[in-house]
Amino acid sequence: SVNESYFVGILTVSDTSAKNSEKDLSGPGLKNVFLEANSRSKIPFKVAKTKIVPDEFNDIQDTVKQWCDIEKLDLIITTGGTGFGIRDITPEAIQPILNKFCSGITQAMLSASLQKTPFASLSRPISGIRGNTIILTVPGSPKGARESVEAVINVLPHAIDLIR
Ligand code: MTE
Ligand code: CU1
Repeated sequence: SVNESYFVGILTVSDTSAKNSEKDLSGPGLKNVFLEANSRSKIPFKVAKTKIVPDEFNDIQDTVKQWCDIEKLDLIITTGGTGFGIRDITPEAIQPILNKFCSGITQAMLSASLQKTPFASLSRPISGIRGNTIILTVPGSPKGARESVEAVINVLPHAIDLIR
């Protein structure tokens, strides 16, 4: 699939950004990470969907299920809701809708992040596969989101090729 695009969805999970989309810096920041990979390494990522939902179990699950099962995206990145806050439930919402866990990807994101800051241990990311879609949950800060995705972006094309 040398010339085929990899279709990406970026889901911002944040009560604050759901009320005022101008507060969302992580979603646009992640979009740039994929655009950069595109121009730097000619990896044909296309950000096909972006959305903001509040930290609500059903909003997160419904969006991810639709993007996997109906939109047939290759990759979904959620940003936010991975921390220790009472409202942080992104991993709990995603976990039950996965068919497989990708603990190596989670480990790669965490280990790269821990080399930047010990506070990376306060994120609880999970990664997995639903159907033909890979799903990653990354932290909500623009910095944490970027550092996490950059740690694995070069292995994602091969990962997607394997499940097509
Ligand atoms: N990971 C990286 N790579 N860089 C960071 O700056 N911040 C951490 C952590 N992971 C951080 C990071 C901090 S301070 C917290 S509280 C959690 O992510 C927050 O995750 P959340 O925004 O998804 O709730
Ligand atoms: Cu923090």
